[in-house]
Amino acid sequence: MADALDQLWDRRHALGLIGVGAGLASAPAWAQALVDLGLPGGNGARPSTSNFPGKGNMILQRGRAPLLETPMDALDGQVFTPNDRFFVRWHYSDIPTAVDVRTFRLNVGGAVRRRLSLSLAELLAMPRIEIAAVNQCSGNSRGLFSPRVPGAQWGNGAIGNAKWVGVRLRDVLDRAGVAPGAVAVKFGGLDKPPPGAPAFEKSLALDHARGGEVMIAYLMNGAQLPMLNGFPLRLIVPGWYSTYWVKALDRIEVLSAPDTGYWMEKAYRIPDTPGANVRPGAKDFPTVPINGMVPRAFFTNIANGANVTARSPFYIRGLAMGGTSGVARVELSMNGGRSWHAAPLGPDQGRYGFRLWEATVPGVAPGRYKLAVRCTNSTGQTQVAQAIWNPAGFMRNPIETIAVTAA
Ligand SMILES: Nc1nc2c(c(=O)[nH]1)N[C@H]1C(S)=C(S)[C@@H](COP(=O)(O)O)O[C@H]1N2
Ligand SMILES: [Mo]
Repeated sequence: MADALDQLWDRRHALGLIGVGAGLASAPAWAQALVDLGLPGGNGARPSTSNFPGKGNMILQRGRAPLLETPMDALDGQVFTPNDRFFVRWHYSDIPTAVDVRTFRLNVGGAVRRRLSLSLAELLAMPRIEIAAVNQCSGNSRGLFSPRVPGAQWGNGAIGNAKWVGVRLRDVLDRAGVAPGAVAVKFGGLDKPPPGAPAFEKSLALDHARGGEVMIAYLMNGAQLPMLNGFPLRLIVPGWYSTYWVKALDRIEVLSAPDTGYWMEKAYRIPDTPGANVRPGAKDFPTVPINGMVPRAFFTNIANGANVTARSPFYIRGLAMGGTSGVARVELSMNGGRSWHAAPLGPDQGRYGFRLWEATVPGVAPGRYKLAVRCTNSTGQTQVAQAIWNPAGFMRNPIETIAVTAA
């Protein structure tokens, strides 16, 4: 088993972040070209950087705690997002910078018959499962809200899809033996809050936790997780927003009463209205914890403002996701949504993952065109042109529309 550990992972995986990220509020000397996220009202230019350990070129939203956005080109043409281009989001700046795979333990406690302190070798010896799933920040595309809302001003790139390998959370819970009367399961990681702040902890209802899909992953696209994406273990909650996907997971607590912690009771809540939509400026509405994702489709090889050659065919493609169920269809419009045509889909690599769509548009007369793409999932849920609004900027998914000029 020691050998299996060595084969899978660096023995002591370290970030090497020392020195990087100290004074990043002002323009970092190591920032590269600016990327314009096209946020409404402007202020959408962000530096790009490849100075984060284990990461290639990323859009720098914040250095400390890191918020790194995936540029659209890294999502183009493939359903699995490379680990070194996968977006990064941490709440607190005291993030783990090194983990010794020999001494690391995942602790399981609370309302259980037997407390566990599992080594990575013990987890590796358990039955493994594999699942493709999209990891998307609740606030992905928040910067596009109009009126604007506070929070990380993400474009569309706080999202990625990976093939995750690990163990079923249910198997770990069964090994501990959930005590009668338990109702929820809480998760925490190695990152530390500043004094007085609540640890970043999230919880799931017991039935969801034991449902068989929620997993503890130790491989991401066949490799160890990048330190910044939660090495050595993270929770995967297929179909749900990634606020629940606790990184650097080192403790699980079975609860016999609902979680009243800050990150469940105060943060990451959405209006309890259809589509999490409220009128801009609304306050004092009932809320529920954010949960399942909604369908989305993106263009990845063409952007707003693109020029194409008139009267000659052009190839466009992108990615779609169904949210809590698989992609049933992706449709494309050349006239801003007045008429729609089905776009061919790439192979299905798992219903919680990305699905590639593509189309070759026949030559068009010179002029300006509004291209739109929409996804419908297998429960019939689809996207609408009118964007929702809520004060936290969560769950954005209007039909993506871009202007293209043929000349
Ligand atoms: N331990 C820990 N896990 C965490 C967070 C965090 O701050 N600490 N942030 C969550 C949020 S809000 C997001 S969007 C995802 C980001 O995952 P990624 O950095 O691997 O893309 O991690 C989630 N898991
Ligand atoms: Mo997030």
